[in-house]
Amino acid sequence: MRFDTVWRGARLATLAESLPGLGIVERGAVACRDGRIAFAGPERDLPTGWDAETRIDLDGRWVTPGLVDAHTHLVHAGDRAQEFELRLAGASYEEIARAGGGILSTVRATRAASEDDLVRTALPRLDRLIAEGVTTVEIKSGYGLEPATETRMLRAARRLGRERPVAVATSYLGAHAVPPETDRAAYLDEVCATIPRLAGLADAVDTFCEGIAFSPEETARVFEAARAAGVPIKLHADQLSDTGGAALAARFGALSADHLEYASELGAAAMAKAGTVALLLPGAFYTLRETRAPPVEAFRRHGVRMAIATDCNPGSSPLTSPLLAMNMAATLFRLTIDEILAGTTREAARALGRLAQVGTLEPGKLCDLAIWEIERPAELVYRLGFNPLFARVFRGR
Ligand code: DI6
Ligand code: FE
Repeated sequence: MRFDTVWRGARLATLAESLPGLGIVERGAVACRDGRIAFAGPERDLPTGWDAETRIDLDGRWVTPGLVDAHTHLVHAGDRAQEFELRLAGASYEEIARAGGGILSTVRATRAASEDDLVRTALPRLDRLIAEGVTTVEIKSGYGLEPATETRMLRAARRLGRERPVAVATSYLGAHAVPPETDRAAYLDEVCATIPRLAGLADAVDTFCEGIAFSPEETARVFEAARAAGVPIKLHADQLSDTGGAALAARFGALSADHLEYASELGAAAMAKAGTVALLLPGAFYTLRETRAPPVEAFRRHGVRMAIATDCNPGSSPLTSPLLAMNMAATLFRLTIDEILAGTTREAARALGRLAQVGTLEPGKLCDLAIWEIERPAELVYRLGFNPLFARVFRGR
């Protein structure tokens, strides 16, 4: 058997579901052919007589699937450092939003930006994610709130996937806020009418269901339009209050419900039944100094899968470090090391509907790897501000 590349002398955290825990393989090897994993397992199980163009000895380093950041608002213009100062002086996120700042201030900046501007300003953020081993990133629109800017954001997101060796999954978040110039009902009509026109630009439809954004009834209208267009859905759910968002997402078979600090027991049960992933965003929890953590214990009890993402955005989570998000998931949400590593690989891939392609080290999947200079997996979670990435492989390179 001839491979393109074989990495040997590795310790693998395969995250394969057929194995317990992290799916650890000591003295492991990964072989790649045509950009896909052709073998991942104990080195001694490599097919006899194997050969490879390139052989790399990893000297005991750890290999995990490339990280998946499944919730970001990476494409946007401007920043909100000034609002950060206001919040330090005591203003709340909701007060700032209701006074026309918050999301709407980023909307003003993003509407004024060209597609080139959006790509250029997002690249340094994307490069930070890539530097920590991210090989798949989800990017949302939602700072245009009118079709031209929303589609410009989605085009910029697609372009980022051509500018760098990274896979980009896009989400149309037209229902992020009500634009100041339009009334709610008219804007919702526009969002619903935009969904079927996004062919090829949006891999999913997302909505912000919250007191300061859209009600459950309004959210359901957007979801009906997504369902009619055959586009998968995701939801910003129960972040600042319990609006029944978790159950609503489950009712529509959402890929994920995200944030979930105020999700109820019923919501957790419904998500488990629907297979909706709980996508936890500790960067926003930290930045907004939230005090109520998501109901992790209920998610475990009901068997809800948990994923973790940066939620990189200019307001509630100006975070470009998946490793720091992992640390926060441990310290603030008390997830275990195994949950956190699964949550940034396999479960994050599930939350994007891409588990068949990425998220574990298994034959047939795309050869996206993160290779780490560590002695044990917990090191990926426990340090703050240290990056032990040794090498990153995207599609076998
Ligand atoms: N929830 C969030 O955390 C982001 N959007 C959302 O619906 C915040 C977006 C922002 O503040 O700009
Ligand atoms: Fe978000």
